[in-house]
Amino acid sequence: MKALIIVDVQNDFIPGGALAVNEGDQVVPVINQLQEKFDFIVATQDWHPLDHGSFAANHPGKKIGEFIELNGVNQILWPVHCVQNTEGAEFHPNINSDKWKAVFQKGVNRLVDSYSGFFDNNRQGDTGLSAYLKENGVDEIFVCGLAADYCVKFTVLDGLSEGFKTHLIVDATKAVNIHPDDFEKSVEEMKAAGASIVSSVEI
Ligand code: VGL
Ligand code: ZN
Repeated sequence: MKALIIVDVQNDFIPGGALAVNEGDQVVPVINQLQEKFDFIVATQDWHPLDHGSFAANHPGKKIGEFIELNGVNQILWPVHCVQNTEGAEFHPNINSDKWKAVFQKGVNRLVDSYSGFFDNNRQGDTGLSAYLKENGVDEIFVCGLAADYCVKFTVLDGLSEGFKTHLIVDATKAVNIHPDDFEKSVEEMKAAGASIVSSVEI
């Protein structure tokens, strides 16, 4: 069975938010249309405590975009974003959540970041998404949402490693683009790992 995975369509990743993705709001109508084509839909939600180790503000003297070692893992520092129970962590007001079977929250452990909807960046913490999909007979996933070069990419890569036939819906995602070609590079990386790249009109 096919599932749609909607990654992190949250206010802080929308223009005006704390970690705004350029044109991030443009994925909302595309994803709402896509949802009509799926019976099985889940969402992920970036859900950090205020003292999260990925926030530059929690490392005196460090700036956004600098790297640190967080628990032995190389970590880029982000602005404070998607703090639990704040408006920035809420889903975009126009995203339709009526058909969502479950929401998988990630990034709750302050000692490790979690881009993928499946596992944290140490691959130790497991959100339960893989087991949930498998228990429900899902063997094929279509991934969309924000951001193409971080949480969407790592959800696609982990989906492949978990054995799902995995598709990126390329017109239903946007990138942070810290480097101008990060979107294209991410798509190539997903393709090279075995993902199929599809457009929403083909589904
Ligand atoms: C994300 C950076 C930090 C994302 C989350 O959803 O792509 N990016 N936290
Ligand atoms: Zn985050």
